[in-house]
Amino acid sequence: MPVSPHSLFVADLHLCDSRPETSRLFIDFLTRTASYADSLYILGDLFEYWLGDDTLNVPLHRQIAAALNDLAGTGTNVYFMHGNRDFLIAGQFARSCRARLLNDPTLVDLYGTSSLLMHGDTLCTDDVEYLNFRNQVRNPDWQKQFLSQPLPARTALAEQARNRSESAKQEKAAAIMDVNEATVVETLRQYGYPRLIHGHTHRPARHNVTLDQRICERWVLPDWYQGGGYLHCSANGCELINLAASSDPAGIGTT
Ligand code: LP5
Ligand code: MN
Repeated sequence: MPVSPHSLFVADLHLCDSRPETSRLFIDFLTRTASYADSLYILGDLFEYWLGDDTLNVPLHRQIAAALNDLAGTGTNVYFMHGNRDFLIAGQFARSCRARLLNDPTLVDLYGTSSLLMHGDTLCTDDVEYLNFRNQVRNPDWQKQFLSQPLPARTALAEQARNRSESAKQEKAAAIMDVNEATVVETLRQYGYPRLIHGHTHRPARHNVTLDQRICERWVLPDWYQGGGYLHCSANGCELINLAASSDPAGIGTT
């Protein structure tokens, strides 16, 4: 059956050895679903964390890179944007899976609709502690120094950061860890609208945002902790698909 042109979006898979079923589901998604798409956009946090492209020989990393490379071989364009967990992914990983690295934010034309792509963390401007941490680890000098350390030392630091993050999140109100609506509006105005697609908050939904007397769409991608899902966009618009429930969009909100 012929399929109409479309692109797919995923984020927050957090692939790691302790959740092998998520990696299997993702690889299955790449072969059965994404191979029919014009493009697959991975909008950050593909991995639980990434400690440098010198970890490409880790079996999980090799397996995922090979599966993405196979997808690119079917003719689907593969795009990758950094998340707050895998911002150290660099050219070597991208080349190994024939993916193109995208800046955050990136504006693309999706079948006639201008669409702004982001990971989503920079929209959470009430989370000042996180943004300070982000500034530190996105500094090129910091990254150079971090990457120059032996892998066990980097692993220990990442584990420490993960623990600190988990306990910090216990202390934060849920609203602080969501997007700031004024930042969403400013960002759309600065970079482009009418559509914004992002992940990070793990709160899949379609939101309507009014800007310049226009209704803009903000699509939030689901995480893959319990089955996963993706956004399907074509000339007819976008739809969130929950993989656990096949095409049943249950659990995906609209405001
Ligand atoms: O990731 P998640 O969903 O749990 O929470 C995020 C924010 N936390 C982070 C931190 C990452 O989880 C840490 C792991 C990244 C590994 C990358 C590899 C290399 C880097 C090694 C770094 C030393 O992104 C969390 C947000 C939440 O999203 C919602 O938006 O709230 O932000 C925080 O929790 C940040 C804290 O508030 C403050 C910073 C704690 C980390 C301190 C690190 C110290 C490490 C030791 C240095 C000597
Ligand atoms: Mn994230």
